[in-house]
Amino acid sequence: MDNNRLNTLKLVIAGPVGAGKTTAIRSLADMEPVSTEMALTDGAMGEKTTTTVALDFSTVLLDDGTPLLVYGLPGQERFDHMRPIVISGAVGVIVLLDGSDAKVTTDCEHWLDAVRSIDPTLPVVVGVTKTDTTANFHMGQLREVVQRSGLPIPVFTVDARDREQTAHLVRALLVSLG
Ligand SMILES: Nc1nc2c(ncn2[C@@H]2O[C@H](COP(=O)(O)OP(=O)(O)OP(=O)(O)O)[C@@H](O)[C@H]2O)c(=O)[nH]1
Ligand SMILES: [Mg+2]
Repeated sequence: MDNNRLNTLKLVIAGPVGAGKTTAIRSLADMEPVSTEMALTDGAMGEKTTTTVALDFSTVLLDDGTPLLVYGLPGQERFDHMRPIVISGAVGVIVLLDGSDAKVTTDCEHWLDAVRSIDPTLPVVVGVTKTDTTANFHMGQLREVVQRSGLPIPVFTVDARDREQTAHLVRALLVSLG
């Protein structure tokens, strides 16, 4: 898609199951989002009973008037064929991670690699959710992993349920577009 012709930027939210990609799009959305949720076959993860099987989509109008097209990826590896399709035409990617998951650092490496393998030039910001419920979350370890990637990628904590915090993450990505 030619973003310049549309004059609306396309952003994608990537990351593992349960990071909060669908939730973040719901928080930001200025319409009822397009969603492709199906029941989690292995049973609910706490309050989460569904998983994205194709994509999420919504238009978003930031408070400063910036219009955006925001897409979400499925976290499950078996839907990885959706990644290049959904990322096509995007100007940047938010990698959202579940801070309550013990494998948050390996998830981070995995998703940064996944995005880079599709388009190594795409600007990325990292958001870490669920740090409110994670007493021993170590931001330092995650920052090390991100620094090792060799790219200037900002890392923030975010509650995907909160519109302001999620919009802040989006703005950080827009700033990094220059
Ligand atoms: N406590 C807490 N819960 C959060 C936070 N962010 C998101 N959640 C919850 O975590 C769950 C995330 O679920 P989804 O948004 O479906 O996750 P997803 O990343 O779209 O997952 P898949 O589509 O399965 O890949 C929801 O139940 C949210 O309410 C946070 O910062 N703190
Ligand atoms: Mg989802």
